[in-house]
Amino acid sequence: MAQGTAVMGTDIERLSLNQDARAMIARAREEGIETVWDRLAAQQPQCGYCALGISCRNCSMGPCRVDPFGEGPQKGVCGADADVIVARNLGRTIAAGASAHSDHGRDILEVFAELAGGVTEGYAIRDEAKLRALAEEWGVESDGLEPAEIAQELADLMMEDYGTRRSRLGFAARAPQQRTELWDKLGITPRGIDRESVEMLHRTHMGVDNDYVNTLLHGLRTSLSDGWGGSMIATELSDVMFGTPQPVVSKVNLGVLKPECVNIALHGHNPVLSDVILQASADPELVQLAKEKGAAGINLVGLCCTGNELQMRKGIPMAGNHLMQELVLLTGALDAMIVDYQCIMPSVVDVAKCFHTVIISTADKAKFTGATHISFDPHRALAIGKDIVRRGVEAYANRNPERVRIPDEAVEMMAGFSVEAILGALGGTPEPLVEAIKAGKIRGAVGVVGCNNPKVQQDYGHVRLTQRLIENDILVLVTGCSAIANGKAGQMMPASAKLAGPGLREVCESLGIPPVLHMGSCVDNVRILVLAAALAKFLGVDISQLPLAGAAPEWYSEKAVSIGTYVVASGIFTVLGVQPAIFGSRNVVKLLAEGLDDVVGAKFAVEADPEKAAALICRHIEAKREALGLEHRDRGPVLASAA
Ligand code: XCC
Ligand code: SF4
Repeated sequence: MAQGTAVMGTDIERLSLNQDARAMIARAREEGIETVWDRLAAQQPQCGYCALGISCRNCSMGPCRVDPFGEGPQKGVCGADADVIVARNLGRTIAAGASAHSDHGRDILEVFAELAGGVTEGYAIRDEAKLRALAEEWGVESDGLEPAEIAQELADLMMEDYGTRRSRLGFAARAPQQRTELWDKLGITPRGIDRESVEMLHRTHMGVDNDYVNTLLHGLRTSLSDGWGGSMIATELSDVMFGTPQPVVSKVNLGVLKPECVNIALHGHNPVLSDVILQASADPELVQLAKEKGAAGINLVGLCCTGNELQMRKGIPMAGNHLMQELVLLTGALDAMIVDYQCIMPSVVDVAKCFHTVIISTADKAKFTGATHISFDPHRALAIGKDIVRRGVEAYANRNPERVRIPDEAVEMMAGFSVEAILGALGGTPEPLVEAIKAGKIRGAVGVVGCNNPKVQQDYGHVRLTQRLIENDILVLVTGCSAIANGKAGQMMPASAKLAGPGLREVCESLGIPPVLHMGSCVDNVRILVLAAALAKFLGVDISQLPLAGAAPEWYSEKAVSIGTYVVASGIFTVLGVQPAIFGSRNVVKLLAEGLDDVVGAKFAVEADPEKAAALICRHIEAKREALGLEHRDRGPVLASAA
């Protein structure tokens, strides 16, 4: 099944767009080291029932599978048909994704509360202004209070959002009034962050919610508890504790590894650990130890979203996105990989065994058989951080220089575009952006987000879609693995404005910003929501009326499903590049790809080819412009490949 790429080339070239990845995949083949692509091939053919979402093992009368388009059984043992089974499976996927983000948010919140209580080590309030702004938003009387006292009260209020004591999450008030009224009317206003996911597990137990529309509506609500709840708490408190990002120039790809240094990669999602590791790696004693072992110093690099958090706030270089996690080990130059949680393939332990690299797990909820586990505790964060860095330095002594192969020169990329930074660049108000959109210099804005998936040529979906959008004067906002993909492709420096259409180019050049803005990690997708809400409120319209769209060209994760769903439920049209497991139910597909438009003012589309996805998005943006009474283009977008 073709998933999004028609790129020609050798076998290895078809797997990734990038030279660094290709060189390491070739090395893996030479040395007989198994990677994600080998395992994907070994899984072929993948189960058609599962791919269509029509298998169910929610109870032990099953497992069941139904055959809605053929002669086989139409119902599971309990009587559930394809609609019910697909909706239940999708609901559970959303709940799992929302839970991952929200539990990450809870971990941040707990450290924040302990910081307020004065019992942590290595943490501080780094953005007091943001703390005070959040306090005001949440109704905490902060006049005359010390930051720690404010933090304590704010933490208590946010903790309540995880339970069920409210009828609406605190941050939901950030959405425009039209939107919150619509959510109320539909009965999908998120109440408690934990509550909505638990209720989804309840509803999808055998014999509870047997109406696919009702289940999917609760899916929207569950996703909203992530976007306007758990993820938003994660992002906002991370800014308070680790600093609100400001534009910074950094580097990306495997070329960020330094042969002469101890190389330590931070992989996962939670900045609570990585921020402390950064402090520990500057410890003079550890730097001295590295020198005694013969290294020039300690070089920290990021992977995936922990890497994004570090790059956004501190400019730490980025080794790569999701599909690079095995390949970074294949350089032979990585001494330690420190992992927290999410998107970490268990296989990294196996690949590391072929080299000297130590894999250090740190979260008690995310252990890896074969890895060294060092339990992270915020009360002794700095001491633990130093212990972890020391292991990396010691592992360097075991490195075999003859096994080191670092491909490629690193590429420069700019990061750090928090909403605060974007508004700052605009002079403190959304007005210049709104004016540029009204004047048609910028047609609209699109969030291109999400993962890599080995079913798609690595980064092709992100890079090609982004290119087409900026050529058509559409500002692109990137997070997660998409940001890293676009960085590697050289599309994220101010000089990349020359890749954009004339209108967008002019605006970017006058502000000195790239046409593709790095807004952070996956939880930071909420920054896009906040920006969209600010634009909508400024114009006095709902988010669904704005010329905006979302895209996840190479998504793989349950978190991405939750993100896509809250983006749609917030009123933004979203295009997926990889098929979700819903095509076994015509009714579910019809609801998500058509009917939702009448319900929440936005819908999903699935389009594997980024050229076609770009065309869909351009048409959507022009239609939104027309409906707002703005100048719009009638003809389809100019596609460079159409010639
Ligand atoms: Fe990347 Fe966040 Fe996806 Fe994981 S989920 S593969 S974007 S690292 Ni966020
Ligand atoms: Fe089969 Fe119904 Fe049980 Fe699912 S819930 S396994 S469809 S009997």
